Amino acid sequence: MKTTLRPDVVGALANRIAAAQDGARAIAKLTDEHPGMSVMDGYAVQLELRRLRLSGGHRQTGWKAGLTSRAKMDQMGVGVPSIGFLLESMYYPEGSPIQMANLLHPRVECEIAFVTKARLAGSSCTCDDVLAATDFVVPALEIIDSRFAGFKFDLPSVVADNCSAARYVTGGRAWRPEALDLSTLGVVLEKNGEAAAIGASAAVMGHPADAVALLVRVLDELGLDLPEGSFVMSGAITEAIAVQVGDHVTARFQELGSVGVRFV
Ligand code: OOG
Ligand code: MG
Repeated sequence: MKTTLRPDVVGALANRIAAAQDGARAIAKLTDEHPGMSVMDGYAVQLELRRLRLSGGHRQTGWKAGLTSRAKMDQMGVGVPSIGFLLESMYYPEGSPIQMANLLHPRVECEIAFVTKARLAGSSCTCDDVLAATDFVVPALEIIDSRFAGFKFDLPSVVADNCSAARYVTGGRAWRPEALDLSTLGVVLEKNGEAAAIGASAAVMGHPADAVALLVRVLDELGLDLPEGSFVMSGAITEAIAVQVGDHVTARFQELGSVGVRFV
């Protein structure tokens, strides 16, 4: 796949996304102005956004895979998985209050996160490669917040917008990957004490480590690898749920325990 946007346009779009993130102000999806934009153009904008953040003093903790379950693909109307980067500034400890004023229209997702103990790279990375390189897995919540009006986008636009990454929270118990069957873990996503969504980890590409392998293969296409010690989110198991001030959300995972967050 090729890029079509000029470098100055890529730079301007990355700045537009950064300003929308920082000011919590919605913008039109990028393909409204650039209908011919490709998915690779989207990644060019995302990598420029990453460069801006890192040169601004942010530290990267890892990467996320998104749109890796049927529930998410159907909810967003985008049928292709994508990846985004995670920064230390997006991390909130378990139970932390999340300020709604800094977000546009956040939604919460329950995910299984991987922490790696060896470098992963290449165009043929597999589920087994990922499991062998995994130090531990841990339950996580992702708070996504599209910078696009109405939370509506297509693949090139959402890729440019860093796959809607906004915040993430970890909790529960860390497990060695070989100590449990990662494909059969049930989860209940509760909002204010009531079940809002129910799923099982196989919903993520049959096995969440497969989503991490896909992420490594996309990184390879971008000329990047996944360094040892990376934190990787494998994608939402169920659809994302919208939240408002006063809501609290908890994901209760079989074996992995629970992880919660509240919005103020
Ligand atoms: C894109 C991000 C999706 C996931 O886990 O599926 C995502 C979006 O739906 O806004 O993070
Ligand atoms: Mg996610």
